Amino acid sequence: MEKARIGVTGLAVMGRNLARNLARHGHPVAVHNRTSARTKALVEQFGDEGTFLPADTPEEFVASLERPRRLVVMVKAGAPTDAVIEEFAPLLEPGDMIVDGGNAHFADTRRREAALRERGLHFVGAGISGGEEGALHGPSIMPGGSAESYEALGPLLEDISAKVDGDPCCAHVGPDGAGHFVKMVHNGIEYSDMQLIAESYDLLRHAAGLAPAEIAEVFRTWNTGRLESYLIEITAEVLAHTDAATGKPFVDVVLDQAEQKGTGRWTVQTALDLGVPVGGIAEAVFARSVSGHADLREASRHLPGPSRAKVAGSSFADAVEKALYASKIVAYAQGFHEIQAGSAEYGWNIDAGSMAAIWRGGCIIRAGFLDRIRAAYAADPHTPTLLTDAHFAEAVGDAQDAWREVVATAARIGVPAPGLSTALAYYDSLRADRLPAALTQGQRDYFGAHTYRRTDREGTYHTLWGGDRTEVDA
Ligand code: NBP
Repeated sequence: MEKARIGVTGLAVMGRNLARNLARHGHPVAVHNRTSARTKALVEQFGDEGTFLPADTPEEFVASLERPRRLVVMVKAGAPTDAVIEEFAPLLEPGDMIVDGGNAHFADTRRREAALRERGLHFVGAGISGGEEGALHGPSIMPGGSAESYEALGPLLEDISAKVDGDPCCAHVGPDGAGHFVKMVHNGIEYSDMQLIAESYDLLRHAAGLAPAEIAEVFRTWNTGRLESYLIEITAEVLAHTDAATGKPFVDVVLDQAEQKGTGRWTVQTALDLGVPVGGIAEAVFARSVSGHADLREASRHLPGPSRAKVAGSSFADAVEKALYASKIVAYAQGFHEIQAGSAEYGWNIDAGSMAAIWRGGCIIRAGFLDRIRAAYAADPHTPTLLTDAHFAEAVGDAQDAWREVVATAARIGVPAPGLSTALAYYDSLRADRLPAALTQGQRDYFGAHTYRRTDREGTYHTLWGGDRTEVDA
C-alpha cells in the first residue's frame, strides 16, 4: 500500500488548505479529522489535486504514514492541541514527529516539546502565517524544534512555502518554542503596522479632509514606493470599496470596533516579562481595546476637544507618508528587539536576518521593506537596534521633521494617533542624552530607599532624605 509522506489532522480551513498545498506539490498526504465528514468532503471536492490518503481513525492515519512519521496538527489552539497530542503520541514510535501548525503560545510549545522529547518524539511548533489563502498557495512558515526534525521536515515545508526571488519563506527558527515565539512577534508587528496605517488614514481624512476614495489613491501611490506591502495594497482596496446597500464608502458602514484573537496581547505580555519596550505594539493592542469599549466611548463623546482646523492637502499626505515610514521602522525595531531578547533568554540563537527573509512572502506583513531589514542584519547580525543601521538611520533622519509635524498636527486638532506618537517618543527616548529616569530614581530613593547609582563614580548610594540629607553608601 502506498504510504503518505506527511499527514494532516484537523481539516478546517487551515488544515484542509495545507493538505491541498502538499498534495498539489506532489507529496502524498494522509488526511484525518475528528469528524470524518470533513475528511470525506476534502477528498470529494479536491481529490483530483494530488494523492490524498483519507483515514477515519487515528490508528489508520498513523499506519498510512511513512517513517519517520510527520504528523501535522491543525486544530484549534489550546486544549484541543493537547487532546490531539495525547491521542496520537501513544501510536507513534521514537523519531516520529508531531508538528503543531496552530497558533500556540510558545510557552505551551516548550512544555509539549519537553514532554514529547521524554517519549522519544520530536515536537515541532511551527508558526504559519498567511491565513487560508497562504496555507493553500504558499505561507510563510516558522518551524521550531530540533535541528534533526528540521532535516526530515524542512524540505517539505520549504517546498510548499511562499517563494521570493526563488528563496523559500521557511527556515528553521530554533529549538522548542522558537518558531511560535517568532510567529507571535510577527503578529504583534502586524498589529502595529495595521494601527499605523489606520492612523494615517484617519489623519488624511480628518486633517487633510480627503474622502476615502481619494485616500485609496494616496495609498496606491505609496504602494509603488518604499511602503510597498500587502497591507498598504489591501488598505487601498478596502478604502476604494463602496457599500452596495447604501452607496456609501464601505469604511463608513463598518462598526468601528476592532477585534483581536490574542497574539498581539501575548506579544506585549511577553515583552513586559522580558523587559523589552514595545510601545508601538502595545498601543496597537490598546487602540483595539479602546475601540471596543462602546459604553466608555459613548459616555465620553461630549468631552471638549479643539476646533478641527484642516491642514493643506497634498503636502500633508507626503508628511504622513514620512511619519508612517519612520514609525514602521520603529515597529519592526521593537519587534526584532523582542525576538533577540527571547532568543537570548531561551538560548534559541535565532538568526534575525533570516526571519526578515522568510516574512518577505506568504504572510500578512510581507513587504519590500523586509529586504532592507535582512540587509541590515547581514551588515551587523548583532546590531542592538535596526534604528542605528545606516540606511534606516538616514531614512528616519530625513523623515523626522515631517513625522514631528504630523504628530503635532494630530495633537493640535484632536485626532488620536497613539501609534505614530509612541513611535516618535521611543525614537526620542533612544536618542536622548539624558532621560528623566534620573529624577525617577531620586523619587524612588526618597520614598522607598531604593538607592541609585551616580554618573561620576561606581557604587550604589542612598540619601538620608528624612534626616540631614547626606549621602551614604548603600
Ligand atoms: P479552528 O481553529 O477553527 O479549529 C477547528 C479544527 O479543530 C477542526 O478540525 C476541529 O475538528 C478540530 N478540533 C477541535 Br475545535 N477540538 C478538537 C479535539 N478536541 N480533538 C480533535 N480535533 C479538534 O481551525 P482553523 O481556523 O483551520 O485553524 C487551525 C489552527 O491554525 C488554529 O490553531 C489557528 O489558530 C491556526 N491559524 C489559523 C489561521 C486562519 O487564518 N484561520 C491562520 C494561521 C493560523 P472538528 O471538525 O471535528 O470539529
